[in-house]
Amino acid sequence: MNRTLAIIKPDAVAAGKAGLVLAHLEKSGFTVRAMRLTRLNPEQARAFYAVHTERPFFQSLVSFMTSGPCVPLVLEADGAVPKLRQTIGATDPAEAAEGTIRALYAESKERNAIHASDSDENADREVAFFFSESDLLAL
Ligand code: FUP
Repeated sequence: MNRTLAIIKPDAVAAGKAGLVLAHLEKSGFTVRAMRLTRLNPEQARAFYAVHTERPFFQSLVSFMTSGPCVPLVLEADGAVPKLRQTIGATDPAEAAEGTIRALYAESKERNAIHASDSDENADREVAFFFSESDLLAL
C-alpha cells in the first residue's frame, strides 16, 4: 500500500462539491487515512507551491488557495500517486479525460477542484506539510 496527498481546493469546497469529490475518491478505491478542513494563510500557500514561485500564475494561485477553506486528505491505495493522478485528470479541465474529477468539477486550469502529489517523494513531503504521523490512522 502507498499513500498520497490530495487537497479538495477552495473552489470545490465553496461550490458545495467537497462531498461529491470525496465520494468519487472512495468509489475509485482510495482509503482515507487522514482528513481535515483548513484555510491556508498566504505563507502556507507560498510554501506549499514553492516550486512555482517564478511562474507568472504564482500570485494568483496563492490568492485562490487562500480564498476559502480546503480539505487536505491522505489517501491510501496500491500505487496511490499514479492512481490519484489518473483519477483527477489533467491540470486543465478542458484537457482532462472524461469522468475524471477535474473534468467533472473543475472550473478552470487554476480553479481546478483538486490537488494531487506528483511523486512518492513529494507525497511524503506534502503529507508532512499537513499532518503528523499520529494523525494517520492505522487501518
Ligand atoms: P497539477 O500537478 O496538475 O496540479 O499541476 P501543476 O503542478 O503544473 O500546477 C499546480 C497548480 O498551479 C495547478 F493546479 C493550477 C495552477 N496552475 C495555473 O494556475 N496555471 C497554469 O498554467 C499551471 C498551473
